[in-house]
Amino acid sequence: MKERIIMIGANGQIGSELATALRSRFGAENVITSDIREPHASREDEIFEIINVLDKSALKRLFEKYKPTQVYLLAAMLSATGEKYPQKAWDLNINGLLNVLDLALEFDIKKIFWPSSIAVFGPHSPKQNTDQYCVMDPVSIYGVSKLAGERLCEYYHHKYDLDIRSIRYPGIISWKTAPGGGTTDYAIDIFIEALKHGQYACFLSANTALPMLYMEDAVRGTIELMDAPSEQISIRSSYNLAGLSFTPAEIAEEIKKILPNFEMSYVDYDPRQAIADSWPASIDDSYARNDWSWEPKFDLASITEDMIANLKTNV
Ligand code: AKB
Repeated sequence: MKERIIMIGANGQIGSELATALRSRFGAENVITSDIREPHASREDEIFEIINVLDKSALKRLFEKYKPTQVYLLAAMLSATGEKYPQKAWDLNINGLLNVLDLALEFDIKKIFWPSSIAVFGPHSPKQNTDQYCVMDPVSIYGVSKLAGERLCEYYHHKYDLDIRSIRYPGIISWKTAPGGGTTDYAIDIFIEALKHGQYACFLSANTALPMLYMEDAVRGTIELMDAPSEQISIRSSYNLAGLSFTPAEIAEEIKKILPNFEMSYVDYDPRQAIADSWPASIDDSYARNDWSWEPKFDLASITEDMIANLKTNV
């Protein structure tokens, strides 16, 4: 069957790179990207539409116009910004998802992708090798909305047989598009500041270990999940997915191997520390490994090398 994909929230960190991968796979004419704002740059053969996912009538018109077989819903407010605007975060993250799920039924969409996050875990979840199924008591509105979203996805799958697939992304590290408003953003800011100014004042403490993933792995993993035969997908809430885990002190050491004069300092207080402290340090992703053969490729040394090589010519 010929696939036609609509991606909502395509201008963000993950969307912009995932859209490129999907276009080269399915053809530019079969991938329609959309966002609330125009993209910074786009090629002539790319199809783009302005859309607010909270405007269900406009979304319906978009579905009528393009008749998608797959929808990727990436529009979301992340953890740090969510704490500034909790009501807006809930509205966007939950009502946006509900709009897409309802229209997916109406338009008989074959597959949906929706991202969840490690933010669904909380202070009573195990800190190390956090299991797929464990106590989940998120403290951020972002985590609360993602956990509720996971329950909705599973509900729509069980009740309506909707083929919805999801990953609990850890912090995603990339150099092409900046992330917006997350707690794990330090792991990108650090590279930009190291190259621009030779120093970085980190908003998380030296020993705050968090799960992370390089963009190349994230894009490949997402496509692998979407490609897997439906009967292999045993998780219809959202899959744990691990790449690597490291602390700010460890990444600073790795950067110093390439930029020996780099200096790291730590700010006294930042509200993002409390969010990070409530999240796992590392993730057990055995369901993804067993169900659809997930395996990350990048480690801290290869990420650091690739980030510096690419940002050198871009910052
Ligand atoms: C954030 O920090 O909010 C995100 C996430 C881990 O979901 N990067």
